Amino acid sequence: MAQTDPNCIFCKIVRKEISADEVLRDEHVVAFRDLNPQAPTHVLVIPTEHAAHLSDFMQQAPAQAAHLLAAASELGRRFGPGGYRVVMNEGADAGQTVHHLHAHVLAGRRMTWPPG
Ligand code: DGP
Repeated sequence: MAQTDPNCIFCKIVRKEISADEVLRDEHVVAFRDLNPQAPTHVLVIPTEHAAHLSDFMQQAPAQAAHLLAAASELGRRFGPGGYRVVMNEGADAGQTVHHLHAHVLAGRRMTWPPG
């Protein structure tokens, strides 16, 4: 059975215990609009299975990690025909605030580099 954390906010979105503005859902991922958007399109893509970090998930479920990236690129193409950015924050230095792996997909404006 897939791992889940009863206290994790993103697991609650997977289980539909709290609502989210979903743009994609399948067996392995859910994608929904970020509550605090940083671009005209800002979507989070999460695995349905709980893993805190990309590095854990690569060990635990590499096929699902690849599926998550495939979903992020599909959504990037859908929402950002002119280009898009995929960001994954891991750990305190990167500013990770929700400890359920997620890819941010940002599109709809010109991005700058380096990120803050
Ligand atoms: P990060 O800093 O990479 O851990 O980003 C976490 C993101 O999750 C942040 O941009 C805000 C978003 N977020 C947190 N809680 C919720 C929620 O309950 N619903 C939605 N849609 N987004 C959330």
